[in-house]
Amino acid sequence: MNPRYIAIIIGLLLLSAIGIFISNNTSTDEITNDNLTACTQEARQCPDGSFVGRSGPDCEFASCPVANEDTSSNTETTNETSNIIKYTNNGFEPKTITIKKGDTVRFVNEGGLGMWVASDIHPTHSIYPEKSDSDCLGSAFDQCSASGKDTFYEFTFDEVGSWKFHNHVRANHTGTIIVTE
Ligand SMILES: [Cu+2]
Repeated sequence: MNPRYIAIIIGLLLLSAIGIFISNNTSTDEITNDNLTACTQEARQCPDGSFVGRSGPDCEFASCPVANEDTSSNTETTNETSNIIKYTNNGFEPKTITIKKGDTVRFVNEGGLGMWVASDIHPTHSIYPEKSDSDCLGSAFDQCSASGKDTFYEFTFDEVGSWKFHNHVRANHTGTIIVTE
């Protein structure tokens, strides 16, 4: 074979080898650059209080640990306790709330006075129309005894209307429950 052809063939082989080397090298550089993309060092707080940082080629936040059960139970708790009337030394707060028929109101004693929630009119407590055999006085809406600080009394209102109530042991502390359909 003509040594000149051999030289050309070797030259071509060398060129293609260099080409492959360069292209490999380039793609390696690209991959390296992608991997080295610096994500900002922010952190995002998850609902459960833990933190996640950014990662991956798109610098997206890692997903938060999912706590579906906790979230739903929180919502339920909120619903259960949304109708709250506080009782302090100044009386009931709020004095008037509007609820739906079948809703439960929780009266929470946060003061130093005894709390005995009862339907008006003091002292017979007979305005609220629901009656039962166990009523201590004139209606079912009656705590029937005084309770101290950090206790609560709950009553479910099934009768539509505007129902005034008072603290039986301090009858000038009053309020109104408005029950709608
Ligand atoms: Cu009373």
